[in-house]
Amino acid sequence: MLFKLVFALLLVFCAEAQDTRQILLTLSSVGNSEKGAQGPPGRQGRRGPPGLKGSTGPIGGLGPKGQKGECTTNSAYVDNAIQEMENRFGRLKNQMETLFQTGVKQINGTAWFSAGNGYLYRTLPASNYQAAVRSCAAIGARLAVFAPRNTNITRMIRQQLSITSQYIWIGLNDIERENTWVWENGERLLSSDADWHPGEPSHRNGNVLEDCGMLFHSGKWNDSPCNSVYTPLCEMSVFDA
Ligand SMILES: [Ca+2]
Ligand SMILES: [Ca+2]
Repeated sequence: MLFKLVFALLLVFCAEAQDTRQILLTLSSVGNSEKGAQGPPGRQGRRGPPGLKGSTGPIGGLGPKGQKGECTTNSAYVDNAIQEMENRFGRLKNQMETLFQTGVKQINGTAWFSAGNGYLYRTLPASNYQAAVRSCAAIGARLAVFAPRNTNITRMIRQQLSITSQYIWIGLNDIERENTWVWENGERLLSSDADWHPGEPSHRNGNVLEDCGMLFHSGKWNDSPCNSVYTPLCEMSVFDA
């Protein structure tokens, strides 16, 4: 207010002052210039840091009841499964009966002798040792490794299968290491199982090595050159028949 008064006096005494109306208009404009009109809003500030995690809310209510599911049981599938079980049971029953029975059995049209030791036996056309190994494998069998350990069994096999061959290949050899005899199932020959003919194994015939095992007619064993041609005795577990 004091400022307005001083300013008015200065104007009044000014030599080139306007009239009183002009002075009042000037005073009025000076008084109104103290506070301007409100400016536009400033720019938006940067986003602040995230707030703290809120507390767990209350457990919601039960949802609506779902639709009834479909039963996936397929009667044809069950029938097949039952049939398969019956077939397996039938085979197992046959195998269990054969396990301790002795006698000739027809399997897929071929005569095999069940020796009552859990194995079936048959012979194949004469060949060298390696071919005998392959031909037994080709019919799901193996060159015999259990029958040779029991002369009663080999005697029965000869009789029942009417084997006339003098010499028979068995699954025993020392091809890999001289005088280390190994069965065709990978087992090493135990000295307690050995049943060599007197004087055997002789290891060689002149310059020819004798690395493959065979049976004499007596059932005793001999080592013979592997390229000899004898009758293979094949052996198959009753559970593989
Ligand atoms: Ca040998
Ligand atoms: Ca010999």
